[in-house]
Amino acid sequence: MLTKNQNVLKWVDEMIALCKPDQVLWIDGSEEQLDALRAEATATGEMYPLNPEKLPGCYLHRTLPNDVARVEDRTFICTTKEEDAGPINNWCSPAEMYAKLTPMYDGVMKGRTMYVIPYSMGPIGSPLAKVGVELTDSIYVVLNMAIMTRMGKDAFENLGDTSDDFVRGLHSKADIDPEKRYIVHFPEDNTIWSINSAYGGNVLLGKKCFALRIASYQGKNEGWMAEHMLILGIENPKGEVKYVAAAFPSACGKTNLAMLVPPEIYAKQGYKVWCVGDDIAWLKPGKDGRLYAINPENGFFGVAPGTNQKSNPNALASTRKGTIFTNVALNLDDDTVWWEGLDKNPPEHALDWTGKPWNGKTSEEKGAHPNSRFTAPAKNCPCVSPEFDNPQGVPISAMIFGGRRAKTAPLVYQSFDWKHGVFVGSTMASETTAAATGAVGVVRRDPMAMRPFCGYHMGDYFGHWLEMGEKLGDKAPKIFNVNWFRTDDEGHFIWPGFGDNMRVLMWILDRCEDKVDAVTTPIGFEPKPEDINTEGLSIGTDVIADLLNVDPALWKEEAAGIREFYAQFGDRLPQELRDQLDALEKRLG
Ligand code: GTP
Ligand code: SPV
Ligand code: MN
Repeated sequence: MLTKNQNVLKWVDEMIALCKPDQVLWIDGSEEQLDALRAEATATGEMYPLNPEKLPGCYLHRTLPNDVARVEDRTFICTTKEEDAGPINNWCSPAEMYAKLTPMYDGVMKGRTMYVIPYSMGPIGSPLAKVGVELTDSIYVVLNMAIMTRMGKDAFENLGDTSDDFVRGLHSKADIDPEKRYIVHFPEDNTIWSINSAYGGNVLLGKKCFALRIASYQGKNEGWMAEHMLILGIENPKGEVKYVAAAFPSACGKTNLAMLVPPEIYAKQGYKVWCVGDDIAWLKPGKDGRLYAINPENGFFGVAPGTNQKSNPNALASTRKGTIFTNVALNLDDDTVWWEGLDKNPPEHALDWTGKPWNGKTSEEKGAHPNSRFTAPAKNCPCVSPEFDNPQGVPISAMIFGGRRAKTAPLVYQSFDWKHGVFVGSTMASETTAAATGAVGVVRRDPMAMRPFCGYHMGDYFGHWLEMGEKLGDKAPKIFNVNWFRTDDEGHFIWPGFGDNMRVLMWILDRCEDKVDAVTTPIGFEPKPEDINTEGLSIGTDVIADLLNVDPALWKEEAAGIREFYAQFGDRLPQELRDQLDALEKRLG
């Protein structure tokens, strides 16, 4: 036992009585304990140790083919009143859900060990950090939580002996039965129950379940924000650093943007980019009235496919030690890993992500699952920010929304003001990706990239954004929208993307500092095409002009789609947003 906190001890006892594990192991975070667990997982085949020279401390893990992504249709927000969960979330009353799940947990850990994982989301001692405890029967979960969070006995420091302010997470693999899989949140009880999955987003309960779903609910009640946002710093040649936070839906480029390598034109002048976070931001007004952000996580749970030396060298470097790979291909010649888009040299003697023999040179099948992931320590990242552990967080100058849109959305535009920015975020749409089960490539509304992660009524969430803007006043970050994914008639991406996205960020920062003019369009302020630097690119200002084009016909359709989307929120949609939509339609004529 690592704490005297009676609330923790009482709850752990109750869950032991329910799950009936053979043993209980409190995770103190020590290397000795983690090493023993690594050895045990290796012995049982749960984890496969990779080449100790080329990938020291790295392991491969495979999940069942029916268990490779988040399951939005089996994810629930259980509030007493149905309307508090809102129209976007699956809802069930807490009483009914506890009654349904309790028998499923009864005795589920017989013959197994229950691991008690104390962890902190956010730097230990930070005023923005929060404590969680996850109970699980999975060593994979323990070893991932060791990378993704500040895990172990120190996490209890923030809690003290009497506080009840910790999130109670209960996870069991059970039989990994997809028919009985539930990812359930009880925001009113600070509680998460997850059962019958072993895939990251469903079982690393500190991540989406706590740091977004429960935390968004807490933030609404406590005056802060939990967002699906990367945080990065851009350092200018004078050594001044400005920070931006950006929300893109799952597998739409947060990890890539967060660690981008500046193009030569900026690098040679001395510009640098620093990564504070790649997936989640907790944001709160600071003493000076500006909005400050911490990354509650301690590692990256990043998409493997497409990650390579050119697209994201910093992410790749982050995965060269102490990393857990999930559902990638195994190169049998040298015990290394491979995924689509890593290089043009797939292994001939390999196992695919399901563990079947696979020849990358001849096979039509994919070696890695499209949602295969790496769990890498943030400290491995060559451009990890010196402010990564700053308990106060970093001040945010700009907030950026974006998604995958083949046509409608231009490369970049700025909202007229905060309220209009909230409208822009609330109407985001993007093509779906492999990060969740279901169809891929279908455009859907994904407000603020939070559709799968908002722990309460989405209309109230928009209201919270508006309130935060009121509170921040003229110190509020400026709000922008970007789209790296416009395609030509053959379906090819027009914008080079990746490191070159910095060219757009530079315009954004210039706007924040009032250094550059803009063009007023019906949807917001746009750059003059020549204000996006194309030096060293194969495309010129004419292509930028195309990428910035706003097609009134498409945008009228878009406005009609927004109206339909908004209708479901009824009178919980803030009037300000209705007004914004009317104003957009008027501007479009
Ligand atoms: P989650 O971890 O699921 O929340 O996703 P993420 O937003 O961090 O996604 P990530 O950065 O891992 O992006 C995944 C996919 O987006 C990969 O297929 C990348 O190749 C692609 N991608 C990222 N940035 C760009 C870009 O600038 N242009 C293009 N065309 N593709 C990009
Ligand atoms: C996402 O899907 O947005 C992720 C991966 O970041 S998961 O942790 O599985 O949610
Ligand atoms: Mn994510």
